[in-house]
Amino acid sequence: MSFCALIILDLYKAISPLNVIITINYYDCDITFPQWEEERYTDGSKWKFLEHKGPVFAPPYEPLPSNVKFYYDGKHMKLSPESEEVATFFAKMLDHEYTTKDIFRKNFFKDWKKEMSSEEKAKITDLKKCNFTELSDYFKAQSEARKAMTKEDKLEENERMLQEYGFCIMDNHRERIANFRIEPPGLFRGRGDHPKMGMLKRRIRPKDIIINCSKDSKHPEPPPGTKWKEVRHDNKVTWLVSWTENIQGSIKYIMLNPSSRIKGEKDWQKYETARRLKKCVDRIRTQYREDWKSKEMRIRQRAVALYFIDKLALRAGNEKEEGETADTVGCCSVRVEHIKLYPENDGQEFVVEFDFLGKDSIRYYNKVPVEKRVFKNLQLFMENKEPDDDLFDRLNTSVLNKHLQELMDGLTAKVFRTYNASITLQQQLKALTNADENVTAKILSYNRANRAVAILCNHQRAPPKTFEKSMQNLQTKIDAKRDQLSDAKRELKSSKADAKVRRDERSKKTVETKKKAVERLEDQLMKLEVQATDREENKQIALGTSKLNYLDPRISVAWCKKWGIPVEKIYNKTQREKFAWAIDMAEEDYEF
Ligand SMILES: *[C@@H]1O[C@H](CO)[C@@H](O)[C@H](O)[C@H]1NC(C)=O
Ligand SMILES: *[C@@H]1O[C@H](CO)[C@@H](O)[C@H](O)[C@H]1NC(C)=O
Ligand SMILES: *[C@@H]1O[C@H](CO)[C@@H](O)[C@H](O)[C@H]1NC(C)=O
Ligand SMILES: *[C@@H]1O[C@H](CO)[C@@H](O)[C@H](O)[C@H]1NC(C)=O
Ligand SMILES: *[C@@H]1O[C@H](CO)[C@@H](O)[C@H](O)[C@H]1NC(C)=O
Ligand SMILES: CC(=O)N[C@H]1CO[C@H](CO)[C@@H](O)[C@@H]1O
Repeated sequence: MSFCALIILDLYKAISPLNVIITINYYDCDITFPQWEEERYTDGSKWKFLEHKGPVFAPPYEPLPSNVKFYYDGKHMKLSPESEEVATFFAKMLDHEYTTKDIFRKNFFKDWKKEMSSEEKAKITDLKKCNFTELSDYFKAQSEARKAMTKEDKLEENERMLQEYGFCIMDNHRERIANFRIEPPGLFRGRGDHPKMGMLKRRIRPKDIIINCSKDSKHPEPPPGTKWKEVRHDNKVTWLVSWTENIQGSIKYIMLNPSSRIKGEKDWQKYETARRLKKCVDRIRTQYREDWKSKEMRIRQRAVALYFIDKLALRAGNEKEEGETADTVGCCSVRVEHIKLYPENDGQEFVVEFDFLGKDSIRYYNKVPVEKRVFKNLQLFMENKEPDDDLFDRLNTSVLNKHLQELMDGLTAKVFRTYNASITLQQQLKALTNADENVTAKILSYNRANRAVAILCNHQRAPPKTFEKSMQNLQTKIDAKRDQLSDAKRELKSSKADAKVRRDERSKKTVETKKKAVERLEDQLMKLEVQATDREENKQIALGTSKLNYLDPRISVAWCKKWGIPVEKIYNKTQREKFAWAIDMAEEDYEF
């Protein structure tokens, strides 16, 4: 309990010798009360009072100035505002690799046509003949201008919006809202080679929006002249605003910030569930090993699927978004064509190769040794089947999830990941931290342990080998470009010296050409370097994801406390907010 609350409690004790029930209004006192100690509703309610300002919509479309022209087949063409807006989405991405991809272009063109007037539709028949160059240049100049805006101006505007829309009142708390801005319209990108990339992500309007708030609160007002789709008062859910996006048909929500009371509590419960798995994982493993020998096919299949979930952190189902057409699979929907069996070492080793598109169309590729019984069972499941038959034909996601629930209350495929990642981090930290090291070296050990977890748990979804290789290739390109640039600079210098002596037109021209060459190379080098940074950061998403979602933060906090290392060294501000509960809770002897 915080210092402030303790004082108040002591005061109350002093002045009220009777055992009266004391309610403290934490909000007035502006203290952060340990979230998990608060009273919880027992009827499934998440709140009694909820008031907020609703979402912030994307700014309306501003037509292009008349000097920025679109050309079709070499001729200027004035577009109607609707089709012009969609054209600008494409123009904004013109330098991106996406716009060279066939699926992206096809999907974009199809959706764009839907926004065109009938004359436009008749005229514009080939995307290749569209020239978006002036539009693209215009947006580049605009984004430069925005960059030039002073930092203070931007911060001030952001702060104003945050204060106005960024908070809600949930019961007695003023809570931060995670994402109060609605994404602007644009073209869908998707991860991996998503079959829907390039499709038009529509503008969200007030009539798409469902508001959730309490009856007795001040309801958020829709913009003048518009109406909400609906206003609800459902206190069994924690979202404030919801709508359905048009690409995947999935429902989007505006929710509380991770640092909020409700989110913190949910996070904590998640790790408590994983800790419970620690206590019964041996029993579960013994049982599925037994079940590999079962007379019943459905039990054998269930047991092998469970082994994959435990061993390989596969997802349970296909978990497909409604309306998604991509052919993605999870453990239960793996087909015969997705695996290959390799008996190796004269039939002494058993290797399975997985290759399929998982959630979000991200390729899952893994070649792993398995136990003999698993291998034999897989051979059995594949007998007399066509490549596109289900491997586990006696199993579906609901059956598997029900079985997991029977094994342990609250158990899902994800709990295995959380358990494995957390316990591995704890082990790695114990193994790698050296008491005699200085703080810097200890933090290096911490990072090493984190990386080991990501590698052991295969949280990197993309094969890291290709990453390293492409990174190397990129580095080679960068080095080559640097060499070229220094050569070009040298040439420029000597041509200048030359021109000084000769003072004729020809050498002046040479200087100009050399100057252009240097500029071009500088530009190319910068682009490559930006690309390298991007890739490096993208790689870290895998690391960041496990740090944020699968590792019990109390392990890290306890480690910090034990070795006297400031928590700031391992968690940044956002992460510290999210893990405020753990920072308060974990003592140095915490064991996962
Ligand atoms: C596109 O338009 C720009 C400027 O309007 C022009 O410089 C360029 O040559 C055009 N590109 C093509 C491929 O026609
Ligand atoms: C965690 O997963 C890895 C990779 O499958 C496995 O080798 C390891 O034994 C697991 N650790 C625990 C404690 O389950
Ligand atoms: C899953 O399988 C069970 C038993 O075979 C069946 O009752 C159930 O309807 C199936 N569920 C789905 C979603 O296919
Ligand atoms: C910490 O230890 C490492 C080697 O273990 C050394 O290179 C580094 O200089 C030390 N740092 C400080 C601040 O003493
Ligand atoms: C903290 O790290 C996360 C990645 O885990 C990143 O997304 C976020 O932007 C960082 N926040 C700050 C304030 O640096
Ligand atoms: C009363 C009401 O409409 N409640 C709905 C609130 O939203 C959830 C989904 O998040 C629905 O399941 C409820 O029916």
